[in-house]
Amino acid sequence: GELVQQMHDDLYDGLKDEIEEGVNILLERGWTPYRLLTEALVAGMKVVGDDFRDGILFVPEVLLAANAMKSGMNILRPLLAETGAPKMGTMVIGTVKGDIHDIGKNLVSMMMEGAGFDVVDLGINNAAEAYIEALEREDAQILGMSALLTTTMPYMKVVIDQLKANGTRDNYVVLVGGAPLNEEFGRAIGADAYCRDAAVAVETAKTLVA
Ligand code: B1M
Repeated sequence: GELVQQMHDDLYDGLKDEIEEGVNILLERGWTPYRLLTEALVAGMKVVGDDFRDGILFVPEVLLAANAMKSGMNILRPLLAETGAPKMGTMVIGTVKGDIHDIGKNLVSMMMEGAGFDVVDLGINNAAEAYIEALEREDAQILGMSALLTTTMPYMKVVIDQLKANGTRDNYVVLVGGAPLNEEFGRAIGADAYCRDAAVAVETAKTLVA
């Protein structure tokens, strides 16, 4: 309703305090964290993305919006993790080399934790070696990679090819995601699945790890 529209506007304007307030109000009204994430925050970010693309918003404004979004997500993180779901396995996740977008990846991390996976989040700008070292160290079953730029998404194939060269590709379920990707790209680079959003990532991980 009205508050959700207000939150889209506040996100657009990068108003962190207002976003936190809106999240708390919707939680008090009984909204689930997931509904709040998708309808109030992710949908609001879509508007920011469209105006960024069209040259109406610029990097400084988009950074403010991203920070407001993150402060809202920080309130929801513990609530999503609190579900008491049985332990499902370990996922190493990170944004690929050359790419600093992390909101989508953070969302996937939160939802995977909520579904009972242990998540090792490597942050942004990860080289193949960083993923591979973490997969081995954490004895992980799942590799998740995120890319938001058409120029960085090919790096996912570099990571998968490196795993193949090491002879360890088949030890892992490799999931990829990010706005510029699609199913065909996922197949072409040798991933196990392309995940359209965080909910799909959770469902896919559950199916493929079981
Ligand atoms: Co950037 N940026 N940006 N940006 N930015 C995009 C991606 C862009 C599409 C904007 C546009 O033109 N419309 C465009 C890319 C164009 C292209 O490649 N074809 C773009 C550009 C060009 C750039 C710069 C080059 C701009 C510049 O400097 N001139 C620069 C690059 C920096 C770099 O990485 N080297 C840049 C910088 C930035 C900011 C720093 C300002 C900021 C990032 C802040 C941050 O992340 N901390 C930013 C933002 C915020 C965006 C947009 C507006 C929003 C991205 C976002 O957070 N969306 C974005 C526009 C867009 O995507 N339409 C844009 C919300 C998030 C929840 O969605 O990340 O798609 P998303 O994640 C989804 C799914 O994709 C999926 O699940 C998530 C939720 O359900 N998913 C996964 C994502 N990762 C997954 C991993 C998985 C599974 C699912 O693993 C298993």
